[in-house]
Amino acid sequence: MAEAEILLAAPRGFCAGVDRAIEIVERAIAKFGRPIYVRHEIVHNTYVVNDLKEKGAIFIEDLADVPPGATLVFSAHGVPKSVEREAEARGFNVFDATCPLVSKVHVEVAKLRKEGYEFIMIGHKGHPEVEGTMGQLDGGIHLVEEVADVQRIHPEQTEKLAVVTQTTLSVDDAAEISAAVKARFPNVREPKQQDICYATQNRQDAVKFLSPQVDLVIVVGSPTSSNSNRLREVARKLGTESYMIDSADELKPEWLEGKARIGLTAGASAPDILVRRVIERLRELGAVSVRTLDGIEETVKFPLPKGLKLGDAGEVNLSHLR
Ligand code: 2E7
Ligand code: F3S
Repeated sequence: MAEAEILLAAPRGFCAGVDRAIEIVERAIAKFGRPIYVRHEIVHNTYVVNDLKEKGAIFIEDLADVPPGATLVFSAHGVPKSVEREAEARGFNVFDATCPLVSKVHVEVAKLRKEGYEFIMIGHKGHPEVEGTMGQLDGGIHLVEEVADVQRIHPEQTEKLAVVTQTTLSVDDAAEISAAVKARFPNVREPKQQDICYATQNRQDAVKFLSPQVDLVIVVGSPTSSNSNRLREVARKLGTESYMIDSADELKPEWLEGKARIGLTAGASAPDILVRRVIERLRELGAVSVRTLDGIEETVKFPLPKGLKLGDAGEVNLSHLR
């Protein structure tokens, strides 16, 4: 990889929901002291989770592992109603770090259910966001993961059917599945805007712009991160070799052999410090320049929950992650 150039996708890395979720945990620790319990990984990133563990967060899946009176944070992916009810019943001091764009889907699902709707959810089975959204209802929500699944579901009626989606899907795959849903259920109600969020859309668009300009796309993200996996898929679908790495030491020198242009991006849960370390590693391996491609500028910012706003907990310095 002599004299190679690094091209950075834009936008990449942290979205507004991740920024907010991490800040909620940091502020909760600052305000209430350690430990703070977090249900599920706050975001799907190994570095972020380890960093917060060192600062006093304890990550659990089961609320039975949280002691009475503890402070508990729900992860950015959201929780089923049953978890919300259990946390309330056990009397925890709860802060909800569910991304507001996921909460919006939850509200919409509850509203349409009151109007008598049944749902088709497009998403990945077992993902916490899907469990959270499906768990807003006691049933009547049918999961579809791929086009073939559309023929396998059996709604009780077809007059009032609505589609909801996971926020981090492949935009193109979701469009294909939606079309199949529409073909089978012509009067299905679709979201006004897709439930796929702005950050997912923008990061996939940025990879579509990047891929044809490079010989290889490196995605920084953890294996559990849905949106990061989708970025690698988008690059591969366009015919560009692509790998996802959790940290710079996973970079394999042989991937770089004969490559003149290396594309680099990061999932919505991957901190910028990891991208900077990958750039350092690529320089050690022979990259000589770095250029950021043009892309949409993101200005979305979500407010913190009541009780953790500025001034409530003193300043928390997140600069190590940015
Ligand atoms: C919450 C939601 O933590 P992530 O890697 O999550 P995914 O859903 O991509 O596995 O990324 C941030 C995030 C994205 N969506 C958090 Cl609902
Ligand atoms: Fe929210 Fe989308 Fe980020 S759903 S957490 S803004 S990837």
